[in-house]
Amino acid sequence: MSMFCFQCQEAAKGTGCTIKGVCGKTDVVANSQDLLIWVLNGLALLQEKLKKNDPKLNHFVLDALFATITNANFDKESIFNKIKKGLALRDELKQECITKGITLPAYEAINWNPSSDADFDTKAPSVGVLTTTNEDIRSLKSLLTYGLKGMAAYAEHALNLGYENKDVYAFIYKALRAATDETLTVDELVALVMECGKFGVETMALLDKANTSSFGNPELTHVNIGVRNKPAILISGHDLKDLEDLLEQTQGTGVDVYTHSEMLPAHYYPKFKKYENFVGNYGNSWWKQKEEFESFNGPILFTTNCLVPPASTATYADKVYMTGATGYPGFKYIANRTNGNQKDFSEIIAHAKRCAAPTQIEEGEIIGGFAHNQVIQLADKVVEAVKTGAIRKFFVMAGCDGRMKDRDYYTRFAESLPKDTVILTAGCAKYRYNKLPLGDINGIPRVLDAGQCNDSYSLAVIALKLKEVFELNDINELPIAYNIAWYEQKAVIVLLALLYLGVKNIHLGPTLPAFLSPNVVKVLVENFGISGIKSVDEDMKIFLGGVA
Ligand code: FSO
Ligand code: SF4
Repeated sequence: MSMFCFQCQEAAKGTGCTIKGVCGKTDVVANSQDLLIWVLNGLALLQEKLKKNDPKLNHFVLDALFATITNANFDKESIFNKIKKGLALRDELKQECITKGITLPAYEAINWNPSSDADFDTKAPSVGVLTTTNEDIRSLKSLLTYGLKGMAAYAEHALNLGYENKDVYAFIYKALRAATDETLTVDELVALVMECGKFGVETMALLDKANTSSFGNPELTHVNIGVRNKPAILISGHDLKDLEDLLEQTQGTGVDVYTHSEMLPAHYYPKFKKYENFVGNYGNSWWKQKEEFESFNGPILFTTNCLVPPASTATYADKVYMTGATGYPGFKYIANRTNGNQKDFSEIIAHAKRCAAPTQIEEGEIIGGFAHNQVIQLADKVVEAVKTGAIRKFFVMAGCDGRMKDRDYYTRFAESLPKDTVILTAGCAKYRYNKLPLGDINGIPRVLDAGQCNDSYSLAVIALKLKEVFELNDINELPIAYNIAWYEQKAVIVLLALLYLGVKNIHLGPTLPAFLSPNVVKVLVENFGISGIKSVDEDMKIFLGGVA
């Protein structure tokens, strides 16, 4: 075993990647990411002593956590640089403690002083999750850390738009410290995991506010999935501020902009509709990029995950640009914005001008924009449809897509749902069914896409609104079933947020997380009714009581 990582749904053999990541992450990168988290744990202990609200420290912690999310950063140099930055910050905090006469916490990461990069490689294998020997404690600490990674990603998007919440930072430090505390019991860790869900809700609410204040409320939108005949840039990932900068800088250049994967919901925001060169969405969810990037012809900008390492024969590898927390060895990296200025996208725009226009792979359009404000505007129509029985049930099918064959389940599940049911979705999971001809119910589309994975928050707001309208005491009395697909750690924070909001009986698939020990699964089953998925036929019966 040269590494151990079990943070995503594609963990090898359903237990963990031990030689190389299924995602393509090398052992060196996986280990260095463990080391980076360990350095953050040390920083959090020092922060407990100093209780600073230091933007430099807060922003570094968000970026470092984000960089360890699945499919975000595959670049050893980039991770090593973050470790060095973390150690430099640690030394500043240590010095401040010493000056103030504060006793330094006893934790190895606080006193570890590598003399060269080789020391990183030597140290890293001894700080990963397997150092916690009790399986249940390891499971809960992992659940907490992965929830934190997702939270940091969403907090960073909000930060990029100028929105921050100091309570979220305080919780991130508290949870990072928990990893170092060997006295914590299972019950205490379960409580911390629930608190993580609470701050997950706060962070997603903050990002919702940042997005809607900056770009308006998402509205019903028909998104073009065809192409036109100009050279173009494909923008992937989740960061709307990067998209705004790119759209501003491509005006009048003759270069078009298309969204890819999780950037699709950007089309739903009123502010982005004013850009004439914002043409449409190209392709499908992240895992199909190897084929779709070939035919796009122009350069591709990754603002966040999910990157798939290109094959050695790929013709597009020299056209991929990374920015933010992402990284890949040999790819061009566009530096972060400074002093409130835009990022400089001139290189990628010049690159696009030298490329052919995209080759069309699809035509037509998809409909979306059903975030909370749009759905609440339709509330009368929706309530009427429920009262008359035109809508029997809603199915929340939010979350992630993935490359494993068994995810066909979600397409078949959507196809098999009776015609008096409506799918509420968010995240890249939608690509499993958003191009199916599922029709509408009295003008309400049968697939209501709220947006990105973080817009799962919108689905919770909608559920809470319906609870109020129907005058129910409990969100679980609504005719809403939850069949959620997960892949990486943003889905973990979405799940914890839903649990915190009291949602019960969530079905989670295609497999339960490898990092959940049997006892932790038992806690989730007993307290929240969480379960996995079975076959489409069996699940239809479970969800619809045998009346399919
Ligand atoms: Fe998907 Fe990737 Fe958005 Fe994730 S593109 S899998 S949960 O990064 O964040 O939904
Ligand atoms: Fe394996 Fe997922 Fe970790 Fe990648 S992120 S190494 S696929 S468990």
